[in-house]
Amino acid sequence: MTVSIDGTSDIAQTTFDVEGGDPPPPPPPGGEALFNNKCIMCHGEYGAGGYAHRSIKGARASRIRNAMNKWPEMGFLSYLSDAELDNIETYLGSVPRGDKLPRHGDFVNGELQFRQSCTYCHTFEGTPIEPPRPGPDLVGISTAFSDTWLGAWIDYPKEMVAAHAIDPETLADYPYVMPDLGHPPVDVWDIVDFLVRQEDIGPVVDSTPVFDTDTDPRFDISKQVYFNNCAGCHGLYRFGATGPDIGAARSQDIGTDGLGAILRYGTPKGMGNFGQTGILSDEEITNLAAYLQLPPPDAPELPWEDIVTSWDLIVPVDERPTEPPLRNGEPINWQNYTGVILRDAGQVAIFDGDTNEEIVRLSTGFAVHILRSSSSGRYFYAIGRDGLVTMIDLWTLVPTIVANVKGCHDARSVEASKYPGYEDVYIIEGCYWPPQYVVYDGLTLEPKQLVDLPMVDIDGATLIENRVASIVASHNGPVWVVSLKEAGIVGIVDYSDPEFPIVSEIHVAKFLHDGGFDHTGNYFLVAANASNKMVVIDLKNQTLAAEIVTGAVPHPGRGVNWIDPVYGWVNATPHIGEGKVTVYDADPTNNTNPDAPPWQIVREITLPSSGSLFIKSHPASPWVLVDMTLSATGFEKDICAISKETGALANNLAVSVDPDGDGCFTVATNGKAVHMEFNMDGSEVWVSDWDPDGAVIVLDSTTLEEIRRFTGLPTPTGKFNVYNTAHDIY
Ligand code: DHE
Repeated sequence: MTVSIDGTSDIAQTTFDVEGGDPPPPPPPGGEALFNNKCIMCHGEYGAGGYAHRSIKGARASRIRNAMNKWPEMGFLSYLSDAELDNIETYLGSVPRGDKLPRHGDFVNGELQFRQSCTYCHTFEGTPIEPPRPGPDLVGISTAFSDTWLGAWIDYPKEMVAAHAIDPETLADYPYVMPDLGHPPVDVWDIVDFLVRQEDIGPVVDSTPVFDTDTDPRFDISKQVYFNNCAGCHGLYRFGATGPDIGAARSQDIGTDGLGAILRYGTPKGMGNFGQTGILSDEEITNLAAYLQLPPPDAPELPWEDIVTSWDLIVPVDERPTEPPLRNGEPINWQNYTGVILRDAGQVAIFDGDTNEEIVRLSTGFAVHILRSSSSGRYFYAIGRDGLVTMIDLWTLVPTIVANVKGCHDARSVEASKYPGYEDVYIIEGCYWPPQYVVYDGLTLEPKQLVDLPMVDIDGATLIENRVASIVASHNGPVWVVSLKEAGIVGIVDYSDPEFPIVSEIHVAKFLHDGGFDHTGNYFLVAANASNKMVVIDLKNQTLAAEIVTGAVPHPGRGVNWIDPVYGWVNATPHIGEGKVTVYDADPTNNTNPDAPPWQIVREITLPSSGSLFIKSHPASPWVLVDMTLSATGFEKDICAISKETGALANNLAVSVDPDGDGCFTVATNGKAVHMEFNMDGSEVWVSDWDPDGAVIVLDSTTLEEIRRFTGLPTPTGKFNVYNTAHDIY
């Protein structure tokens, strides 16, 4: 065997010419890679001096080894081999000069930065709260650790963990590893200076809210900011659901600074970083921190008369086409239309998936959320966050709005009646507020019935707020299946009864959110995301079939069905709160595999980040795709591909698609990658680049190479192909 080493570049390239015998041990990584993984945290870029205040440019391997023995805080690196230290020496001999930090930090700026960014997770001699803050109280921290170590930890938490600077047992006490908040090194250094000097001063006293009465004009402004950005996850009355309780009492415990910090930076558990991303201004954040510490205002009712008045029949049924549209005398493949939600524009753009043209953009209500299809697919129903239902006819040459109506102040779901004999006879709109659902005529949206929700939860407690989350139309009878979020109850609404009552209440778990069918359509799987469960409802018997404990805050969208090579039919969910796809057996009627009893977890697939919102596939694609839209650790532009053949993340994608070969790759360029949808034959998958200057990026569903993109789309989010939506293909 001969070995040749080409050390001409920064990273030594090693090649082996194998003539026989055992393969040689792998060479140590190059010096630059080692330095960037193990040393950069304290010694700064190029070793020019970072929090350790010392240039180690040109340092010899022996000096590095001595330092590990001399300085206890470097001791954790003693596992590095001599060969690795030699490589670091080679690298440090070739580096340019970098910038140095000042010797002392600025205490005043350090305090400001600490209050604005650290105080949700940490206190300094503060009172504990329930549930506890994610990080420790920091009093005494600068005695336990050096300033170098603290700076390195704030600036490079991921690298510190990877280099074993912190023992895993200590980390296991906390819900997640502290994220890198992106502070420039000078600010980090100032925070460290503050932590050191505050030891002699005493506890950090929380800032006073900027107003403390609901008569202050900023209260009403903040009420609207809260409604637009927070109510969906935390509830109008702030008792929590997808997000935790942030009522006045708990908000006061978190404190003005802590509220500001979490609103600015979010958390890896799924809270959005509204300040960092510019969604909320500093002023809005400061005002919201005051608003949250006051009791919530009462929310307005929406009586029947107002709903009836809101109804607008724009095109009566007898003025609508009776046949699907033709173009140049040829039938248009309208079932391959895809509606794209343009969230912040309050619009839906409809694309022809055959010609790849945007046909029309229609206004459909404030922060429009989703589209659902009529049973034939001919009509799209859009639901806006303002409760506006918009009915779009796809049989006109240019799709047209034919009716709209508003049955809620706040809503997320709409569904048609689909059981044979009732196709598109009725539509149901589920409200987030008020606690009600409204049934309309399926062709005109004429209001038929308003039904108040039961206001008692599975534990018998009286509710102030009970929101309708997902709704599906059962294939097993003339009923809608409605998820009552705060109650933790799946309600069965009988649309063959002219009063449209809830005829059965299936008590499951809290707080119910999104879900979809298994591959047979006989089961409805819905996330109870505050219980970390997926709940399975048997639709034939209208009973609870199973509860699957999956992981932190499951969020499946409508979920996904595919055939696993070992376990047969499976279904899966990703999570907002942890980087994991949980796969469970979903083949209860044909359960021949003893390794996979129905509704048992069969695989857990680790993703590089938490923050997933959607998972999707199509029978024509070899992949199951999952996003990480709410990632707080830099993966929000990426999606991951799970191979249906192996049940693991893909390791065989083209390098041009997935340079790291780990199955996860960047799709979005301007914003966050969110929600996948396939075209009608499943040959393409469409992914949104969610940004004010957004796009829909179209990938080949087999190679996952980009084949096209539709640009100039404001805030595209969900996408709904007519055929796949009408036929529950996911
Ligand atoms: Fe959604 C589905 C509620 C945030 C995009 N979303 C749903 C459903 C509910 C819901 C109840 C299921 C409807 C059904 O099947 O009948 N969503 C909520 C919220 O309460 C929450 C957490 C906060 C909020 O204020 O709305 C929320 N949702 C979001 C987003 O931030 C997303 C990414 C963009 C947006 O519109 O704000 C978003 N939600 C979607 C999409 C679906 C959805 C694209 C449908 C997925 C599908 O494939 O069917």
